[in-house]
Amino acid sequence: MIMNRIVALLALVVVLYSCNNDDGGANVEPPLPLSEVLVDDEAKIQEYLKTHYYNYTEFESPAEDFDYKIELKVIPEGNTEIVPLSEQVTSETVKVTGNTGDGDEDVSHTYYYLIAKEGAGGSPTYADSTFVKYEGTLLNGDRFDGTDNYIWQYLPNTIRGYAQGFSQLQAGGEVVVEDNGTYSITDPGVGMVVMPSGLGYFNNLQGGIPAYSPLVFTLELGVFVKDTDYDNDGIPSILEDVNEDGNLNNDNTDGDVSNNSFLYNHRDSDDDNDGILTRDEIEIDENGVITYPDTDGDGVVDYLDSDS
Ligand SMILES: [Ca+2]
Ligand SMILES: [Ca+2]
Ligand SMILES: [Ca+2]
Ligand SMILES: [Ca+2]
Repeated sequence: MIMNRIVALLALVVVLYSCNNDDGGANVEPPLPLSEVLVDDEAKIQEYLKTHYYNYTEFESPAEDFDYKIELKVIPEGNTEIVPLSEQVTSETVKVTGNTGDGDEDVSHTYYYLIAKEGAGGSPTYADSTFVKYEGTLLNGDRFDGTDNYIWQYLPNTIRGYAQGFSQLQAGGEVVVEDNGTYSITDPGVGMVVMPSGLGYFNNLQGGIPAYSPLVFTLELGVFVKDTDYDNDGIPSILEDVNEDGNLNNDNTDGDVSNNSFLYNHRDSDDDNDGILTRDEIEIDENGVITYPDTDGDGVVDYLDSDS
């Protein structure tokens, strides 16, 4: 599932529109302030991390038939020997900009991740295409989504905490194809991530996920496409974050829409909508180094400048 972020944003726009629409449209609550929700989420996450553990002993001394799957369990009351997740996770912070009805606010959101098994390969960015397995649960352990087989996911089309989590993992080594057509990936990276709802679906209702739910994902990273260029315009997606806030889904230089979705720069092959492809408004040398001409010298590079 991992709902397309763009659909989520359009849903939010529809929600806001509905709220301003007094002719008897849908009665939808405006979203709660991002900062208030975060305080609640953070308390719930801390409690979760203190009271849960994963099967780390199996990862430390794996049996021959161990499947390298993370299992998350509640620490039995009174047990002081089991190491809780709170002592094993690493935290990272990203900025979230949210419209709460009274305008935008920027709020730093912390997510927590751990690496149960390092992969043999490199790490993707949050802007890359990845070949993954995952399982998503609520803090109460209810599973809402997951896949047993590898699937391709372009991380900017997922939720931000999930994409950030995968950017911490390492991919596997080689893809081994058997004679019968099945394949496996050697030494994939395995880990997990816990995130507040501001890095998840926030107030958007998703199948099995109540509004404002912190989320837990176990993650396995098979392979990824380095410097993914989703719109094939010559600029890797990671470099199409024009406002450099770590979110590709709020940069739409020309403000255009396609199929009811905002055509953000990372999925737009003509970023300034001047009829000249971005690919033809940049220069890429034989080493892959990109330069960005500014023909009219106005400080706006050609591919983002609709009048040059
Ligand atoms: Ca951005
Ligand atoms: Ca655009
Ligand atoms: Ca583009
Ligand atoms: Ca253009």
